[in-house]
Amino acid sequence: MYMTKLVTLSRHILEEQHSFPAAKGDFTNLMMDLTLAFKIISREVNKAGLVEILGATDEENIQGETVMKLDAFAQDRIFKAMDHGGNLCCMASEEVEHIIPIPERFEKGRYILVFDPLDGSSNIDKNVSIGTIFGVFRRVTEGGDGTLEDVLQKGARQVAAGYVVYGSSTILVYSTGAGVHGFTLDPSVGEFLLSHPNIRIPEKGKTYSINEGNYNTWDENTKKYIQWVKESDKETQRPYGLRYIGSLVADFHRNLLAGGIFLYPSNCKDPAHPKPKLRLVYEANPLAFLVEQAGGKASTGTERILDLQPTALHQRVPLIIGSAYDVDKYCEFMSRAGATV
Ligand code: AHM
Ligand code: MG
Repeated sequence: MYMTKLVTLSRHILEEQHSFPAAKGDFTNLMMDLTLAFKIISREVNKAGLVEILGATDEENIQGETVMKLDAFAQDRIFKAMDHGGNLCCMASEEVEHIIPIPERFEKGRYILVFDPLDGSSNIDKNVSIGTIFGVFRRVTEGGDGTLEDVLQKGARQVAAGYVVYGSSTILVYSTGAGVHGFTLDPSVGEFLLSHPNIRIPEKGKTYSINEGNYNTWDENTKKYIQWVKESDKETQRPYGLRYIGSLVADFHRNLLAGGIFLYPSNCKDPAHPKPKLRLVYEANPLAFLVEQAGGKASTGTERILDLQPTALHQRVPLIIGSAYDVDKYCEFMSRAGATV
């Protein structure tokens, strides 16, 4: 029987470290700590229906949304796995209004972790895939506690990014800038095993992912683009199929493997004040880093996501991400007169 080489995530991270002789090992340790938090979250997500953990808490997060108990659990586990390793100087999360300092008693390190602990909150209690998204930066300030300046770096400066989908199986996809690799969790041995080495997103897809219920809020060029994907044309293999889960990581993961485009354009009901939904620092940027590593693209419709200078921790951006051909095609529509993003 044919059997591929068994490679654990830890082994893979260590091997990547060996290709950087100057590496001190702190990034490797950071990734190992993070992996532990993901395994714990995965376990909890999988038994969510069995314990009284589901249902909203009374608290609202800073986005004004009701925090589900599992969101709070994921936030807590990631913080507790990452606060004492000596590798981070601060963290930032969707669930916390300000940057998260490393407790006084622990050593501060060279890296910053940004994360969305459990994305797809509307799907948590519905047995639909949800996920965690993360990005890692090297600090730009010298020593001591990390600052907002360390967190608000352009996405292009990420040294690593990744996500975990808690789906029919749990898969972790990450990149340190040397390709994109996927690891599936074998829960019986508690190890992430390399299942998707060197992921490349197809140059062009045949599916689009968008919340089409928002049609009346889109700008005219987005409406025209969506019309375009539905028209018949043999050469460009249209019409496209629609796939929309409503969990960014799950929609993104599907398109990463099969090709396609995910779009969350701004709500342009008031064209003078377009309102995007997704967050730049811990949602758009990590996925943009991954998609580019895999040969795809990520844009606001007019600008490359990774080139945006963040100005606020919870800043929102339009996100158009996926196969290069498809993102370019959308941008072509957006370059037409009257575009608003
Ligand atoms: P969340 O961070 O509160 O979970 O919101 C982000 C989610 C994404 O996972 C998903 O792409 C999007 O919101 C879905 O939004 P909508 O329900 O408006 O289609
Ligand atoms: Mg989110």
